[in-house]
Amino acid sequence: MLESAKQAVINTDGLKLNLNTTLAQAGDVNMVNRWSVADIVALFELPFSDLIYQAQTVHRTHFDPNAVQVSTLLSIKTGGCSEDCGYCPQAARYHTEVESEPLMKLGDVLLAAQEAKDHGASRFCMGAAWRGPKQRDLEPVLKMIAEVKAMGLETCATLGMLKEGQAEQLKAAGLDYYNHNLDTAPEFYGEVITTRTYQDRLETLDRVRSADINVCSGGIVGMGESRNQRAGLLAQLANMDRPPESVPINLLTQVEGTPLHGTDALDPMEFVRTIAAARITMPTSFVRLSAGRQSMHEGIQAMCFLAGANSIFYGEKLLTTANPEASEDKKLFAKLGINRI
Ligand code: SAM
Ligand code: DTB
Ligand code: SF4
Repeated sequence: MLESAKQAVINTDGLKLNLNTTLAQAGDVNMVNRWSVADIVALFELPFSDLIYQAQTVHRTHFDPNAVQVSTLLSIKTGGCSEDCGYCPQAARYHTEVESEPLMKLGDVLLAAQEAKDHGASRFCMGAAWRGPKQRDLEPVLKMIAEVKAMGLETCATLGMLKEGQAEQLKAAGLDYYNHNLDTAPEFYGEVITTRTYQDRLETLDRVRSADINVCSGGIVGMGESRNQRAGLLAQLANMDRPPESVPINLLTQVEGTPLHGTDALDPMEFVRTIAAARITMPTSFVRLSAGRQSMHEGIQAMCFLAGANSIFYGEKLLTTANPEASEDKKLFAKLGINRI
């Protein structure tokens, strides 16, 4: 691993990349602060081809470059959320077209999971618009997790902040992944969310890690943050004792009625650069090209795969907003010679 990382740097001679940092990242998973924000900004500033070359080299060292993992999402409890996340159509305080719905029935969730499996998804991710689950909310979700797992699917849940003991219950039910995003850099966070802190999020991630559940954590770009702040988000993730196994990079899906609606759109190349920087800084994590594909030309999606994205959400809906049709994704994968895993 060390040799190939070194190779990447040697082959792209003249880059501002810090050789020691790259080698530390590749070789020592216990080292803290493997990546400074400045190191990551230097990646963003590389000429595009050099950045992609570097990302491809790292990607090919750790993964089959033509395999993409596919997860299907289901909103098991929609809308009416108490939080104030400025991007989210499910927050009760914003006037969006999302209608609140109670927790779905077990049978309906299992039908959706079976459909996802039939379409070729390997993981089923259940999302709830909660600040966090109350114990009475958690019980039925534990049942859903156990039954979805019994169908032979990997399980993922995103239910908000976890209290002590809840991650262990999720693990016992058969949960493989817990998604909880840092969303953005600590410095920008307060501009987007005020009802929970960055520290709250880190504590939930610690609980997930301690319960031996795989961590899925990433963020959203295109919220008006600076390049430094995009790099700052990646630094937070990459410098964790163990970086997340799965890193969703969402492009803000702008929804009318939310405070972030009307934010200047992010340049698509900057989005691709973010994916490449995530790949380089977290070489063994799955990097998921998440929300935002519906508005993304297939050429940009192809560049994201080239930059090291190797996971997507699959199926026509994310939680409340649209995602490309599965049939469109099948065509795109066929065009690019990508195999689903
Ligand atoms: N309520 C739980 C929570 O916030 O942790 C779980 C569901 S929440 C919708 C999961 C994640 O979806 C958020 O952390 C955010 O990163 C992402 N998300 C929500 N709305 C989005 C949007 N409009 N565009 C992109 N990503 C979004
Ligand atoms: C993640 O990082 N993105 C997904 C999933 N984790 C839960 C959610 C995207 C939500 C997009 C807006 C919506 O559909 O409501
Ligand atoms: Fe609620 Fe999650 Fe939306 Fe925030 S992101 S408002 S916590 S559903």
